Amino acid sequence: MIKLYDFPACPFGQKVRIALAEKSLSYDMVNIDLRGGEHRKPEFLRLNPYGRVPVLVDEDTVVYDSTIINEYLDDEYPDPPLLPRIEFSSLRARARIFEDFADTSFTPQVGQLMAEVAKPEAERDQARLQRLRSAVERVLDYLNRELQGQQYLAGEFSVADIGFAPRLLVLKDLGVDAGMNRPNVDTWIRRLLDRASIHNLAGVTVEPTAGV
Ligand SMILES: N[C@@H](CCC(=O)N[C@@H](CS)C(=O)NCC(=O)O)C(=O)O
Repeated sequence: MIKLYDFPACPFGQKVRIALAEKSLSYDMVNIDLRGGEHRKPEFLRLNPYGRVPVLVDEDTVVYDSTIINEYLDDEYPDPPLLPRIEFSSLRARARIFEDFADTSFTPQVGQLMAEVAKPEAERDQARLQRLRSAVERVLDYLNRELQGQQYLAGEFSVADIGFAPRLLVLKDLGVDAGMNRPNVDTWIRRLLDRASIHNLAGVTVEPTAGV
């Protein structure tokens, strides 16, 4: 049985949960209490020296980092694939580029926005809120251009789309209407939400997490 060490609101753990659901793999989720500092305990650091969730344990194999975990899952359980086929190297590179972009230039920014919005209204830094919203809006504009004529970011549904999904789902609650004036993003989000793997995450994500 696969074990996933995770924290419910972690967008990186959510990437892995989407991949597991897409591949219909059952697993036990072990909740690591980030707020209580459980990720800094020696027994967790033995699994992941970086002290971060998610960590996946599959029999004797321990894998950490959501991107590496999802590639491991795709290697070990190839059906259905979450990367373009091996002969489509450019498309595979594009999928990886978008996943990395989501992890570095979208998810953390939305996380910061969540943390600001979570503050009592009087304590919110309005200028920072505006800056963060604009940064997120710029990414959405870019995605809208990249999705022109495409159903998904890199051919079929892939790790690229999975990378964005967790934080796309919370934008509405943060005052960002992702689909407004962005028809390609609008249909893409609807298409993503039609997938049970993503639909089932909606509603469990509106909470800032440590480290993002
Ligand atoms: N690159 C890692 C990032 C994982 C990450 O930042 N996880 C956060 C929770 S969402 C965490 O464990 N933070 C604890 C810490 O950094 O101390 C991945 O993709 O798995």
